[in-house]
Formats: sequence, structure tokens, C-alpha cells
Amino acid sequence: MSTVFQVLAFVGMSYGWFTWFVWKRKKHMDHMLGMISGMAMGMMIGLITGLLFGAVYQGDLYTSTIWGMILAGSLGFLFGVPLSILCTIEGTLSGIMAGMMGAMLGEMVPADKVKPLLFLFLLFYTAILLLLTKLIVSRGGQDAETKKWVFSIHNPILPAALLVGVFFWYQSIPFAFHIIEKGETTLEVVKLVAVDFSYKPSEIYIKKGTPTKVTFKNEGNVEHDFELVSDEDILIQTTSSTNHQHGKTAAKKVHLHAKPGETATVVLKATAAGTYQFYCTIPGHKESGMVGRITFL
Ligand SMILES: [Cu+2]
Repeated sequence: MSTVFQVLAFVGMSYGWFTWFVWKRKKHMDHMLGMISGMAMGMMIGLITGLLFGAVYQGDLYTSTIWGMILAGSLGFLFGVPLSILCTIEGTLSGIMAGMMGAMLGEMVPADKVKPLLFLFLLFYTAILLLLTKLIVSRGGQDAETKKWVFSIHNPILPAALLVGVFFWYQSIPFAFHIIEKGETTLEVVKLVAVDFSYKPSEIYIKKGTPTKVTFKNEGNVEHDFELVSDEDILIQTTSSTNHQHGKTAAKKVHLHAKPGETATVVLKATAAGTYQFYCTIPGHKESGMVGRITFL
């Protein structure tokens, strides 16, 4: 399962559970407790999902910010509605603000720092949920049917076990926002998307002498490729199209092929400046507009 899916599932399930828990005990919740709970939910979910979106949509701050704000804002809003107007306002505003801040953070931090940062947020979020749960229970939020598990929530082993559980679950997540080659934590990334029948973007710039990862994603309904013929050698460090052949090879031609929905990648280094055309070699596609321009500068 993908990282994004796992983290979103964890956040979604814990949000669902905590919201249900609070709604069931709303007569025991005073304004302050409700507002703090709403703020904590909006704030933490906003930071986590915002950071996640910021990292996934890196280079597209608009998309990540909008999604972070919409998701966390509406979850904060929903949480507060049955409680009070104050909770609703607090939850919504916290969600919107934190969704925006998380997205900016995801955009700014280097790809290899996203994992530890997200880990801190998730642990913090889990700890806050547990503390609030304990607080609500101790204020008389239990009723006869929950007496049994109330016993265990006061048992310090349960929250500790949950935190340790989150810790180990998190360690097991495959992290693949960007493939970071060993010793190359500062890899430039160029994302190229093929649709039927054009490239987005159709103009690419790559700094010569800098290892750059080009990801070629086919979002069309038929297969497409990417071919570039250069006058000067291009060093190809790794490519997905030849079964992960490692080691450097020099070539004047770069070729990536992707079936619909697939992504092909290459890590290359241009040795000289120049502007070249790239195109799709599948018959008829170039003529239909699958051409673009790449500039090494
Ligand atoms: Cu094509």
C-alpha cells in the first residue's frame, strides 16, 4: 500500500473514532474542551495531510494548499457541528490554517526530511488524541456500557502500546515520494506527463552537469514514449526502462516508454548545453502533436 494511502487511512480512522467518541459524550463536553478538541483535530490533520500533499504535489503549491485546506477545514467543521458554533468555527479555521501551513512545509522541506517530520506530527497527533480521550473520560464522559474499556484507558500501558504501535507501523511504510539515489540527496526532479496526444509541459529545462531525475508518466489511454536525440553525450545513471541497469552509460539518445497509467524514469546528466526536440516515436503521434523542447543550460 502506498504511503499516502496508509497515512490517510490512519488519520481517517482515528478521526472517525475520536469524533464518534466525542459526539457520544457531548453533554459532558464544556465549550473549552470542545474547542480544544476541535482545534487539535483541525490543526493536526491539517499539518499531516498538508505536509503529505505538499510532498506529493511538490512544485505545485496551489494544488497541495487547496487540498490541504479543503480536507482539514471540512473535517474540523464536521467535528464541531454537533457540539457548538464555537467548536465549529475553531475546528474549521484551525483546519484551513494548518492545511495551508502543512502544504507549504511539504513544498519547502527537502524530500528526505518529509519522513521524519511526518513521523513527529503523527506521533504528536496520536499522543494528543490519547490525552484528550483521557481528559474527556475523567470529566465523567463514561457511561455504563463503556465502563469496561474505561478501565483500560486509565491503564498507562494502553496509550504507550498505541504510541509504540504507531512508531513501528510508521517505520514499515515504504517511502517513495522521490527515489533518492544513495549519496544524491539533492537530485533535481523533472516531471513530464504524456496525454493523448501531447506532453505536459512541452518545454523542459535541465541544468547541465546536474544529475536530474526525469519521470515520464503516461496519463493517456494508449502507450506513449519519450525520445530525445542529443548532439552531445548524456550520462544515464539509472533508468527504469532497462530493468534498473545501474552504473553510468553515456549515450546520445534517451528513450522512455510507458503504457497507459505507467511511469518510466531516468536519472541523467547532460554534459553540454543545447536545445533539442523530444517526441513520441509511436507512429502518428509526433504528427498529432507529441513533440516538445528540452533545453540543457
Ligand atoms: Cu505517443
